[in-house]
Amino acid sequence: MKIGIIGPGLSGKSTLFRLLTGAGAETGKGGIPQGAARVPDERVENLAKIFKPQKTVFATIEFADFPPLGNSGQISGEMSSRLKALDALAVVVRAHRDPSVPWPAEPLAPDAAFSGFMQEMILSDLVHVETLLSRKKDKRTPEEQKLLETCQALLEDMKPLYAGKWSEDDLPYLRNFAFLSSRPILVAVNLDEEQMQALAYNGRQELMELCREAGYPLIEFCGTLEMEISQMSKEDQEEFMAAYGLKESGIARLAAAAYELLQLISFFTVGEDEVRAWTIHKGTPAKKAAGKIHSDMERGFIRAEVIGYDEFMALGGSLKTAREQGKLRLEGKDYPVRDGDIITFRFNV
Ligand SMILES: Nc1nc2c(ncn2[C@@H]2O[C@H](COP(=O)(O)OP(=O)(O)OP(=O)(O)O)[C@@H](O)[C@H]2O)c(=O)[nH]1
Ligand SMILES: [Mg+2]
Repeated sequence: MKIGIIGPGLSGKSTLFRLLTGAGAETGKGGIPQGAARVPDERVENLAKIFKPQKTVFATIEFADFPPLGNSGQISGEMSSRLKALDALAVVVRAHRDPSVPWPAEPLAPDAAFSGFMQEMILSDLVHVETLLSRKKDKRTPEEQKLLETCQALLEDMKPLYAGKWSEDDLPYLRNFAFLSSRPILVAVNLDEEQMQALAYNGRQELMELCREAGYPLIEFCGTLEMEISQMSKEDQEEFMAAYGLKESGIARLAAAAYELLQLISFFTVGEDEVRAWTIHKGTPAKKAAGKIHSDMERGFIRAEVIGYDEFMALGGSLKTAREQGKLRLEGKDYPVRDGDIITFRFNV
């Protein structure tokens, strides 16, 4: 699962990317930097306090840092093919007013910058759908033809394909046709310190309204503050953020929102060796979840011993107590794993 950080020039994309991925980034295909960001999770921290493991592993999510797209330049064919490999998009728009950072074209309020960006993406998809419709007609099934026509109608209406009502059967086709606007979107607004403290900037209401209607999570962060925070000790971080009325850093909020946007959840394995969060899609059955850890565990799956994180903590954080009180549930291969489940897999190979 990979999220592309995209948006107009100089909006703070690379700053956000570096904050998210720290030193672990590398340059991938087409010179586009990519790296993993830790998904903050208080539950993992609490489990680590209980088990004092040698190793604690958080969930991660992959990000890629794109060059500027939209509002200044068009989305080129080459870029759009790279964008199509992504599962979701994080669109960064600028609110901060620092005069030392130039505007690529004219200064735009974040709501206008975001709307303009969406329009360019929709137009790029419209060109794409029209190209598809104009050729290879005989190679398409009637279903595919109908789906493309539905896409065309939405795009002509200036609606992103994400807004369409698609059935489960449509989704693989949509993916194959490689549209941009069919991907889930998260909006990240880069504020200056004053805007952050006041939680006010031009176009904020409009942008919030637009995101609420479309179902896009909206994250506000301040690039310069986040850079300072990232260099502080944990205690200093908390004190500093409290002064801004923040509970979590913008980076932590963004990683968490991205995880949710992709419909990912975590289950945990615990022990003295390792406390670890494992990433699965919502609704993954137990047997398949076991395969995340090791293919032998999936192949030889017998059952899962499960307790939810909250229940575990309510029992004083002891697996022994949980077992004695019969609170470890035995679940079979089809059990849909839930977010926060603490699991021991029994298997036989
Ligand atoms: N004042 C201020 N400057 C920022 C902030 N975030 C980023 N910058 C600065 O803005 C400039 C552009 O930031 P980048 O992160 O490189 O922006 P970008 O979107 O990756 O730029 P391109 O890839 O060239 O489109 C840099 O000089 C940053 O230091 C912020 O929150 N406040
Ligand atoms: Mg950049």
